[in-house]
This record gives sequence, structure tokens and C-alpha cells, in this order.
Amino acid sequence: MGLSWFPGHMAKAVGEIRQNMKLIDVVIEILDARAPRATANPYLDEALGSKPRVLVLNKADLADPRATQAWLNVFGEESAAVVQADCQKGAGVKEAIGLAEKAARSIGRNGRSERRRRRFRTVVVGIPNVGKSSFINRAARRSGAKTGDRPGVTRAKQWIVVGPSLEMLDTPGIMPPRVDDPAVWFALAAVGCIDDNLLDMESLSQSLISRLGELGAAEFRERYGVPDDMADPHLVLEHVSLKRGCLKSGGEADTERGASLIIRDFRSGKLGRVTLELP
Ligand SMILES: Nc1nc2c(ncn2[C@@H]2O[C@H](COP(=O)(O)OP(=O)(O)O)[C@@H](O)[C@H]2O)c(=O)[nH]1
Ligand SMILES: [Mg+2]
Repeated sequence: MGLSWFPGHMAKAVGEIRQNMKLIDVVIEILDARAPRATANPYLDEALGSKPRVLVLNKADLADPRATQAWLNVFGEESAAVVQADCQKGAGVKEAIGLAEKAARSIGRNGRSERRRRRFRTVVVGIPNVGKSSFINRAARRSGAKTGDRPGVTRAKQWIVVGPSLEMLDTPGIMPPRVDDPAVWFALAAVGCIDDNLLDMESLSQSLISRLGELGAAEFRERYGVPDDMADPHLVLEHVSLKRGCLKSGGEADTERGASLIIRDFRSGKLGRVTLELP
């Protein structure tokens, strides 16, 4: 179950981020708006200490807008600076950078006097696939900084100026996902934050079918023509497989392919805007 992440990898990631933290005034943490708790990393708190943090609920275009608003309220009450974003289109990036700059200003510069004149510094962190690179690319493009790897050139740490007094590390801090809780594991797997090679797609698709049922997500049934009285996730999976022409040579449902199709459709938003975790 991907437990090979623990504990060595986690310790290493936390250690690296803590190293970088010496340079950093404010952290931008990217979360997936469809599962904002599952895609958060509790170990980050440890690595960050008292650094101010800006939360970005990314992929909001794929999440239920009402749920996103509810999450914004919850995080706002927890006094976090928080914003929703669609980093594929660039929405929310400017706002996130504005919040980071404001947070850094209010705390003041970190570190010794020789650094006092420099810009505030930020880094983007998050677990795999939440959109860290997309955020950085968008922020860099806005600022007009050149990005992209030049072949054959080993790059040192680079800072991109992203605001009047803010610069951002051009490489993200990657945190391993948290996998200690089955509900968290499910949400992480469904939104694509776990390596698919570690997943049993058939059981994942059945968990997703159940969850979509609980959430009353109607688009799923409409898209695949699932009869209203069909509830058993395995039967639904078979139904979708047959309907979509995922067949074995004998003509019976190829539920493995059907499962992959459902997961793919979910991740790309074809099953509607769905938030898996509600506050
Ligand atoms: N629909 C949607 N897709 C996104 C968004 N942000 C990133 N992605 C996609 O999610 C995938 C992972 O993004 P990436 O930036 O590589 O994530 P990283 O692993 O955290 O660096 C890519 O296919 C992106 O195009 C978003 O706001 N909305
Ligand atoms: Mg990346």
C-alpha cells in the first residue's frame, strides 16, 4: 500500500523542506480542492514551525463549487490565508501570490541582518500531482521570467521574482502523501496522488461508485446509463464495462478496463464537479 514511503522518505522530505525553510519567509501549500484534508500533509506542520502559510485549493474547476466555498470558510476560520485556484488556466495564482506577500510582510523578514534588504521568499509545497509545477509555471509566466530546462545545464536553485517584494523558488517542495488512513488513501488514489501502479483499479472504482452514490452525484449515472435501482458497486462496474464495450474475448465484462475508464473519467471531470471530502 505504498508504505515504502515510510518512514525514511517522509523523514527525508521533511528534512529537505526544513533545510530550505531557512531561506523561506512564507510557504504556499497546494491542496486538491476535491480532497483538501487528504491532500494536506500533517508532517508539513512539523517542518514549517511557525512560518506563515498560504493554502491553495487547486483544481477547483473539478470540484463542487459549493463544497469549495465551504472549505474556504472552514480554512478561513482556522485563520489560514486561503484561495481557490485553477492552475491549468491560471485562475487564483495572482491572488495566492498576493496573500503570500501580505503574510510575509506582516511577519517580517526571517534571518540575519545582512539579508534584511532582500525580497521576501516563498516556496511551493505539496504532495505529488496537486499542481505545484502548474502553479510555478503560471506564476513565472505572469512575472515574465524565463522558465524551462536548458539541456545539458545543471541548474542551481533559482528564484523567480513574482511580486513587488516577493520571489519564489523555481522548484517545488514535494511531500509524500499520508497513507495511514483508508479513507484518506481512497481520496488520494481517486484524485490521482498515488502512483497508479500501487492501486487496485477495480476496488478503487467500486469505492468511487459508492462514494458518488453517497454524494448523490447524478452525472455518473446519467453518463453511463446506470439504472436507478442498481446500487451494488460491482454490478454497476459490470454495467459500465458492458455499456462502454469493455469486453473479454468470451463477451463478458472486462471490469479491469471498465474500472480504469471510470477512474479516468472521474479525474478529468467527465463525471461532473465532485468533491470527495466535505468539511
Ligand atoms: N483540471 C485541472 N488540472 C490541473 C490543475 N492544476 C494542475 N492540473 C493538472 O494536474 C496534473 C498534475 O499537475 P502538476 O503541476 O504536474 O502537479 P505536481 O506534481 O504537483 O507538480 C497535470 O496534468 C496538470 O495539467 C487545475 O487547476 N485544474
Ligand atoms: Mg511537478
